[in-house]
Amino acid sequence: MKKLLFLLATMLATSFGLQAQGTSWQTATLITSGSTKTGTLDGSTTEAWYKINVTQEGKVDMIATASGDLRFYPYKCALYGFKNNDTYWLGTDFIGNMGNTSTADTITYQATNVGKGTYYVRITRQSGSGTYKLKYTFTPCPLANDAEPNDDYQHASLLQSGQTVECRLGYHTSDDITDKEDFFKIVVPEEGHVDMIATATEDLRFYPYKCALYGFKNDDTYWLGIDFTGNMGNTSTADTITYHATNVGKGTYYVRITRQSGSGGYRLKYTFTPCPLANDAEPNNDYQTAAWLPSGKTKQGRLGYHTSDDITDTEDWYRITVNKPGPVELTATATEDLRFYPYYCAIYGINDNGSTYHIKDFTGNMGNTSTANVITLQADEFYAGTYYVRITRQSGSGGYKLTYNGPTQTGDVDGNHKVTIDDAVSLVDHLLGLLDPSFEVADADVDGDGKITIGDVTDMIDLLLDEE
Ligand SMILES: [Ca+2]
Ligand SMILES: [Ca+2]
Ligand SMILES: [Ca+2]
Ligand SMILES: [Ca+2]
Repeated sequence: MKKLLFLLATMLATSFGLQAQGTSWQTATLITSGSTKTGTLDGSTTEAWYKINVTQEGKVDMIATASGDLRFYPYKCALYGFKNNDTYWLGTDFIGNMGNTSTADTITYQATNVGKGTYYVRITRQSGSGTYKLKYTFTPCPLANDAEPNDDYQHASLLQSGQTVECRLGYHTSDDITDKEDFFKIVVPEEGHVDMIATATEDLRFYPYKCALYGFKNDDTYWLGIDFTGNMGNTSTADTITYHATNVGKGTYYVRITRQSGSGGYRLKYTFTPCPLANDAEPNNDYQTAAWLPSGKTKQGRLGYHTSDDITDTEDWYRITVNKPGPVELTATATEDLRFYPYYCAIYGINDNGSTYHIKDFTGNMGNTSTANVITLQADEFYAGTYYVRITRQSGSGGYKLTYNGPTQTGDVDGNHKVTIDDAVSLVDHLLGLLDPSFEVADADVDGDGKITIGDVTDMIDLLLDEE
C-alpha cells in the first residue's frame, strides 16, 4: 500500500512537472539559477542528475533537503565538469548537515571559482526513500570581466592612463581551464613615470614576482627588470600589488598580472605622469644633430629614459655660437634622480676634417666627481666660432635645464658669416653705421637655424635699435 501511494505520488509529481530528474549525466535535467527542483530517490532510483549552464564567472550554491527517511550520501553528491566527451569530478563534494558524513538529510555545495560551461550535478541516496528539493543559485563575480582570451601579450587589451579596469582571475571553466594571468598593454607617448595598482576581491591573490611590465624588441617582449610589489612585501601572495617606474620612455609596453591562488575580481589602474620639463629634440646624440642653444637662453631637456625597444637616452648635444671673443658660461641642473657625469660633459670645437676636439669639461656640484645634479662650465675667453656642448647622464632619469651665456651676439648667429634677410643692403648699411653692431637675434630666429625672415626691413631696423 505504501509503495502504491508512493508510486501514485511519483506519477502525480511527474504529471505536474514537479519531478524531472535524470538518472545519468546524459539524461540530466536543466536547472536554472534561482529555481528549485523536486525529485524522488528510493531503492530503485538511487541517484539523480541535473545540469547547469554557467555563462560567466561566479559562485555556485546548491542545497538539497530530503523528506521522509530519505538520506543523502554527501561523499557521492558533487558537481562535475565536462571535457574529452565525459564528465570529471571537480574536486569538491556536497557537505552534509552533520558534517561531511556519509548520511544527511540536508546537503549543501558551494564553489566560488566557477567559470563558463555546462556542469553536471549528482545527488545520491544513502538510505531510505522520499522526495527532495534541490535549489541552485548562481552569483556572478561583482566585478566585470576582462576580454578573454588574454593570456599572452598578443591578446593584450589597451589600458589608458587614468583608467581603472575591472577584471577576473582564477575561475575554472567546465572544460578544465583556469584563468591564471591577464595581459594588458599601454602606449607611452613621451618620457615619464608609470604607476599601476591592482586590488583583488574575494580570495584572489596575486603573485607579485610574476606581475611585471615588459618592453618589446626583436619581435618579442622582454622583462624590464622591475616586478610589481605586493602589499605584504615582495612575497609570493598579495591582494594588492603596485608598480612604479620613473624612467619610462616612448613605446608600447605589456603588463602581466598573474594569479597566485584563489579566484575573484580585481581592479587595475594605470597612471602615466610625463616628465614636467619639456623634451629636447631627439635624436641629438652627436654634434651633427645638436640643436642650437642661443646665448642668454635656457633650454629644457630629458635624459635617462628607457624606451620600450631598449634604448636609453644617455647624452644630448647642443650647438652654441660665440660671435666675438669673450667669456662663456654654461649651467645644467637636473631634476628627479637624474645625475650628470661631469667628466663626460664638455665643450668641443670642430677640426677641419669634421672631428671634434675637447676644450673644457664641466665641473660637478659635488666637485669633479662622477655624479652631480648641477654642472657648470666657465671660461674667461673664447674665440669667436661655433662650439658644441655635450651633456652626459651618469645615472637616473629626469628633466634638466641648460643655460648658456656668451658674448653678445651679432646677426651672424651661427658663425657662418651669413645673414638672411629680404633687403640685405639696408641691413648692412645699418650695421656698418653702428659702433657695436649687435642684437639678440634669438627672438627672431625661431627655429634656431641661424636664419631669419622678415618682410619689412623697417621692422628689422626697429628690432636692432631696440636691442642696442
Ligand atoms: Ca581574466
Ligand atoms: Ca586571462
Ligand atoms: Ca635628451
Ligand atoms: Ca639624446
